Amino acid sequence: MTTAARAAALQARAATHAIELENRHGAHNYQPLPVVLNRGAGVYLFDEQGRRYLDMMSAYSAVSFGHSHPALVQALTEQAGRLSVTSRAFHTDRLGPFLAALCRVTGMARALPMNSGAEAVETAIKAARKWAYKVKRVPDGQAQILVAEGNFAGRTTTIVGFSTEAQYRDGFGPFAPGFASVPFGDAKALEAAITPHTAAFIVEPIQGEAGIVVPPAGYLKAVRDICTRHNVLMICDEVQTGLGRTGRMLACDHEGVRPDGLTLGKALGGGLLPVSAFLAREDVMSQFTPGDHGSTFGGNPLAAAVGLAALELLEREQLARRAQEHGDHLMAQLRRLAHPAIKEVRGQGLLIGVEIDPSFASARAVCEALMAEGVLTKDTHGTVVRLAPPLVIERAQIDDAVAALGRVLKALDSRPRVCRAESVAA
Ligand code: IF1
Repeated sequence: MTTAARAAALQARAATHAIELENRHGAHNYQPLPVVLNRGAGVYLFDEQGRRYLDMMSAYSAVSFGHSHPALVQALTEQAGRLSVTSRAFHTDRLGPFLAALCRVTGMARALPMNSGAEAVETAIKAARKWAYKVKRVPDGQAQILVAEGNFAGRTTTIVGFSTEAQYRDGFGPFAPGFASVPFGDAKALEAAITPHTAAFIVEPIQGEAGIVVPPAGYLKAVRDICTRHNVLMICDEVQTGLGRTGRMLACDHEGVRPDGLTLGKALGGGLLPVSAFLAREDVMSQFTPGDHGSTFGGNPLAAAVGLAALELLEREQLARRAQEHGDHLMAQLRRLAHPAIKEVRGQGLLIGVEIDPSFASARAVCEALMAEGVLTKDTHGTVVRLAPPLVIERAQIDDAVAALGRVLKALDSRPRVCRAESVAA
């Protein structure tokens, strides 16, 4: 064995060991692809054997700027060396500028910083309910929140309680009351479901986890009109679609719609930290008074510094425009593959789903084969391969990913049709 081969064998054993440790000591709430990553740079990830992978998932859109973007790492390390966490018991010099940038970029009146996307959505729920009681004068305890079927807003007990996905609820009840769901993409159904007690409608402009589901054109505008007419808050969950991902700063911008409440997360942390926020119009956010809501880490100076740097980078590099151009290109290239196993290619900007015919292969099997081709991504709902690379991706790298998918589908073509891997949700 050569020295290089021996080193490779040792590293392969280390990778197996890392997976074994996770399996032995962790909860089995995920089923990762069998790869052990230890480094990221731009659109690439590297495993312990030094193999390079194109990241076509960017941590569910959290890594929109690519891995370890120098401007963001600089903001992080500089701030970490100065002041990281103080709690909201005190002011810091970083929070104000971050909130101001958030409001400017989104056109919302006020922002409340949290950490995870789920916390931002929980904040939206609390704000909507309090607004309903104090402003809309809904009788105490009667406020109702409408959500869309197929929604995904996180994993807290309240949020999984209004999920329409059986697995996300199974075994986790009893759930918080006060939610009802309506079909996604159907504005008439929304209007029919509204009652005098309806506080808000929470909706993703494009449903991510449901399989990159794009509603019919005009849906968001119709929702806006209906919510305004019935004095119901339109709250858009843009944790995944926001911050340039779909080709505009917010996915709502495609239809020129301004929601009353907005949740952001994922990319807001620059791919370095969990940073989220709930934003709202004045009379909604003003319902919160001192002591009503909070979080130890929400809005900490480290998160604020990174979030501010992320927003500045987004604008400076015009990443939304890039997402639009490169997304159009990726979509066109995928359609040109015209492989019979591809039932549909859908999405907006750089949030794209490729629906695979399940009689051909599971989306999980396609993702495993893509991994062997040096492309990492994740299936959703068993049949959809998600393509959501960092927004800084280059055209040639997009072409590499499409070529890899082409090779994978071709190889699956020629294989005997037996024993296809089962897929796993989310
Ligand atoms: C997991 C998918 C993405 C979200 C929207 C809030 C949250 C999310 C619209 C909560 C989170 C995640 C979390 C991740 C899987 C994932 C996901 F695969 F389910 F479909 F992104 F595409 N609103 N999305 O999409 O944010 O609390 O996680 O920070 O495994 O749970 P969080």
